[in-house]
Amino acid sequence: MADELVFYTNPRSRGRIARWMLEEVGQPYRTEVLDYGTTMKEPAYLAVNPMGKVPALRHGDAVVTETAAICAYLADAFPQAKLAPPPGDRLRAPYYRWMFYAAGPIEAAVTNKAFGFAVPPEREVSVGYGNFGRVMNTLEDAVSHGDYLVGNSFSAADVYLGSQIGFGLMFGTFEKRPAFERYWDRLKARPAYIRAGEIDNALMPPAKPAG
Ligand SMILES: N[C@@H](CCC(=O)N[C@@H](CS)C(=O)NCC(=O)O)C(=O)O
Repeated sequence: MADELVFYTNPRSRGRIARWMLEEVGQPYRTEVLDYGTTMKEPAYLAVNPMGKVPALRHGDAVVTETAAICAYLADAFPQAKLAPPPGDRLRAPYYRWMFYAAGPIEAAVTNKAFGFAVPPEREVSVGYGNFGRVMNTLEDAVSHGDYLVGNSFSAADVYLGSQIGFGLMFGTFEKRPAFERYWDRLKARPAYIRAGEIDNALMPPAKPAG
């Protein structure tokens, strides 16, 4: 089937973001679960993503990796889902802006902080995200102007950037600012988000008994 969507993931990964996007799009897709350290690093999967990381998506003979790119690709491939402003629309400006901001500065700032990498203040001028506090302030402003990031409509930018806020609030890597909590409360009530979570939760390995 030329246009089959195949979703490569692990339920304990950023693949949860891509699945949420797939559920928003509403097209049928087949899931292949890869395991850390084993099938993720085998030749069959390295042919899909040489990074040996999930998620990845195959659409017919096209492959897209990188969670933000998967969300953007799906929004454009299935415009009937109305998850991105159409190409040429001025709203494409904030759409690109927040998508790239989430994949670059936010991801780097949050990961570096979580793993204890501190940027010396005199080097902030050369580091793409400057400093963590400025990223948080910029983000707080972005989610405070309306219900969604782009115009008045929910978009793939909310799936991707919103997921970073959701994970950040859950794992304590984000400051619990009321604006983040209000924004995330709105997003996490979406039926597609709930459905995606249920599918991934059902794929989680059973918890090992204590002792
Ligand atoms: N930049 C990639 C990061 C993907 C990534 O790091 N995935 C992790 C799980 S969240 C992974 O597959 N790790 C397996 C490994 O590196 O062996 C994206 O945004 O999709």
